[in-house]
Amino acid sequence: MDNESNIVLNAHTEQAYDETQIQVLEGLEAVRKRPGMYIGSTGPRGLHHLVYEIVDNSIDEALAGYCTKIDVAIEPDNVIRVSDNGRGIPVGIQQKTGLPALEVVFTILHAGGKFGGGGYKVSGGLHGVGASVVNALSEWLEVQVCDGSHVYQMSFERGNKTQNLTIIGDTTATGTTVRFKADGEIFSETTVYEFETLQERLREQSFLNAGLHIELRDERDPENIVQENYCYEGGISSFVEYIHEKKQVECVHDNVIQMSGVNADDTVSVEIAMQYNVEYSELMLSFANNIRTGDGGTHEEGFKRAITRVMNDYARRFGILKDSDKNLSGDDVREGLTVIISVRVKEAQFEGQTKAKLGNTEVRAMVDSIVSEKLRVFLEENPTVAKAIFNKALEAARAREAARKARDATRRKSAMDNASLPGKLADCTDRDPSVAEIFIVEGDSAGGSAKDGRDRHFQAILPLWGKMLNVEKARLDKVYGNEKLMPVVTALGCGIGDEFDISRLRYHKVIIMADADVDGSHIRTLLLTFFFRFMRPLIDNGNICLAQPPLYRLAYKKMELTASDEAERDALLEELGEGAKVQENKNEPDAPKYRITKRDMYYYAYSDEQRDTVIARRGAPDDIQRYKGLGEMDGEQLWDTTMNPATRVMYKVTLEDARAADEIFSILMGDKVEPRREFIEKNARFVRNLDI
Ligand code: TSJ
Repeated sequence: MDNESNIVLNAHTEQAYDETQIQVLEGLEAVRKRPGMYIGSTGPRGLHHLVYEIVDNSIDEALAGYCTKIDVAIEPDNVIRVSDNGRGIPVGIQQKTGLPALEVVFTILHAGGKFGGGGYKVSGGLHGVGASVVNALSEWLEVQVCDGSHVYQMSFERGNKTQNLTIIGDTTATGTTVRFKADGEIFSETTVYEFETLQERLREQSFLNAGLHIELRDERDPENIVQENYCYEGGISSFVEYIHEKKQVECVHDNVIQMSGVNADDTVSVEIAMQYNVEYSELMLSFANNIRTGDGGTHEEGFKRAITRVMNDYARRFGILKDSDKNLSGDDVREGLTVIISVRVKEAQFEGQTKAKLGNTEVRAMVDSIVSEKLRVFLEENPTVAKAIFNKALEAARAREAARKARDATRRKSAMDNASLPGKLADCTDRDPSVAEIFIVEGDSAGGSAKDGRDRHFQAILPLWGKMLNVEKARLDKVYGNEKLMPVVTALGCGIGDEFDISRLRYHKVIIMADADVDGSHIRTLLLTFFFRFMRPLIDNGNICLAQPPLYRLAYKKMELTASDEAERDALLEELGEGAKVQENKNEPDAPKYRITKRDMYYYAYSDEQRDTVIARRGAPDDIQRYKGLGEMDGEQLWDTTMNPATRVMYKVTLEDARAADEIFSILMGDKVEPRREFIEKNARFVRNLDI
């Protein structure tokens, strides 16, 4: 195979921008030119973001106290419909612009909700830029507003107004309905929504807004309409219960502990719900103004500081810790804890590259003081629960101590025995870490192909074997001595946890190479979770990559054809597509004038879309092979498609990806195998194409 036949399409960089759309309002034109700046990506994640942008407006209306029900539907042809029973977007003429306020909302960038006096819209997070962005990125959008007397309608195409604000009927109801169709020119990869993705997000929003009714319908198949309704009177406490039910995990105490408070001038409100389960990892989900703060921030800091202090104070006061005992660490007091923190802040500041970190300093002290007071009182009033929680924390402290000892023992051993690299590691010859790569491969047959195909100068292969450890259930002491993960630890050479030392990393590229199927997803999720928990700096540094093996090989056989004139020649060239060569016959007058040849060609496709693109361009192949596993490829094929730095497609894992993998485990990995498998199947996309 050569480079020419290795098609590498990157749908995310294919910016479909139609130059004829010049009449689009200036602001919205910018959105269409650089959609990623406004919605993050034009992949599936960006597509779903459109829905959230619209729904967020209805949720704001609910927060303001005027809306109790939000309906979201996926109509046939992947049209989205969102309606609420709020006051309706104002239709009156806005003084400043001379336009109906509703028109301003949809045509001027950043105008969402901020008109009139009672603007309650709290500053949003990452892409909280509203309805005009959705409008700009929609093939068409239609809005109807009921104001208690009339039904108004207005329509747009790619951000351009196509129908002025018009009264189309009478009504006694109030509310807003928006329907839109995402623009396939922008979302060139896909405009198909995933029910489960919307489901997850809308359920989360219903937890965060206690008592709000949210309905989600999938109407794409009229024969089989799917509907779900969410309404949780218990709010974020229900969220904690839901997570524990989903995990099917036993809890340390029966009831979720709730704490809440507001500050004196009512500019910050805090709600916390927490419960301990018998497992070892912690799950902290935090939100500011209903926006997920995946990178934490001052609310999480305040919580952590307070819970550690309160627990140690209590333990000292009631003799749970003796004078000679060391304090419980933050990790100890949060082991097995599931906690949701939801704060509302007048002027939220979102920091960091992804704007997923809360920066308001006043929130830290606020959360700290609420937890200090309420948790102390709770523990004093519920001694039985307190006892169970402290048993858990003390056990965590003991395990941590045992882990330290196991680690020291391992270290001593490796100090004595320098040649302690794992036996199955096929190391590379060049020992410069900055050029060295290690492929972590599941399965012996794939490992064999990888060893055959690699460039041994700089590529090392580590096949994994043995039963995979579910890291969810593992403490650090279990990682030491685990036959599946220890080879990874020793091969990388940089240690784990608090003894991690990146300067000892033996390969600057750590590449997970697993099959593109459910089991492969499982391995990827597990390894990412492992790196996320125990070697976090590797993820921060961008050292972890996912190999992207192809899903299909399309073969086009060698061909030799002749043409007697130019028209016939051009028709054949057109038909054969790229790779065809023409030879003109000038010497033999009787032979056909043109000879058209084409050698064997192989195309590798990394997704169904790419396969279809090749077929659209080249016609039906003579043979199409679907790879079920890496083991089906020989060394040369694996090198060509997946390992050769010059041609391969490689996905660099981001912190966000690793956190998503970790969350899949934290939230949904329980003891029962079946639901876990089912979930991985449904969410395989999380780990295959981590863009969602
Ligand atoms: F995204 C959107 F703008 F298109 C949109 C907005 C979509 C949907 C489905 C709903 C809404 C929306 C907006 N629902 N409710 C409102 N409310 C207002 O815009 C509103 C109404 C009255 C007043 C007021 O001060 O009287 C203020 C606002 C912001």
